[in-house]
Amino acid sequence: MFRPAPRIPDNKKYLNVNPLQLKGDILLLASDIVPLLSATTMIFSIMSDNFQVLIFLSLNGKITRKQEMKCTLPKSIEILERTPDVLIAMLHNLSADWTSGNEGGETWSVFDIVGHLIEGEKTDWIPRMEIILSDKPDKTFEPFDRFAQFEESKGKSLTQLLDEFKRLRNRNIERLRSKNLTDQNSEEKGIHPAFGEITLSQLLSTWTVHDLNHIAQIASVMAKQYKAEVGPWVEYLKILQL
Ligand code: NI
Repeated sequence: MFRPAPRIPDNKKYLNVNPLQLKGDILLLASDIVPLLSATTMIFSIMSDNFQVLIFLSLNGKITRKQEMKCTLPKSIEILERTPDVLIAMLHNLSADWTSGNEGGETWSVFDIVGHLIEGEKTDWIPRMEIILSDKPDKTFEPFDRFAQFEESKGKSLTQLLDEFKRLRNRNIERLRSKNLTDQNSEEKGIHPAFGEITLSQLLSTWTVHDLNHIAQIASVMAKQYKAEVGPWVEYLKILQL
């Protein structure tokens, strides 16, 4: 069956009057469907439960790849140097209910995540940069222990961890600046124990994105402490679906 779609502003009204009958062999979705691609996976599971075949045709909703930045040292440092203050502003003096709860099971709390960032400062980014820039014949990195923080953070307060992270990060940025890295250095390589060859530029951009990743994770763990409290709005809060 072919059902011409109404224009976008009328979609909701139209669907309220003519609810979709979710049953059939083939569902063909065409035209302005790009927002569906970034929707929660729920929509896909509903469709796959009710149709044999699902076809997406993006006719006029062009998916264009956004122009991305090239990694440069000053731009990476812009993020790296402010992360400790971002975390201090976000977390200092919060009730433990926000910072010690996790998402269940083996997932990490805010406290665990800050401990993990400290381990990164001690054993990951700068030591690996130094291996890349060294004259060593074997530039294989030591594997990073993703669970070291559980021992290292024991008995400390979150305030202590935040202070320690800030002190280590400041020291590491000084070490990074002191290398006076050139464009040529950024293509120098090391060996990651799992991925193989990686460049210094990839390591530095990963360090930067790793900060943003864990800031997002911290927001997500905190948001989930109120998951049951938001009632029906849970549907609209993407952070609670992650
Ligand atoms: Ni991490």
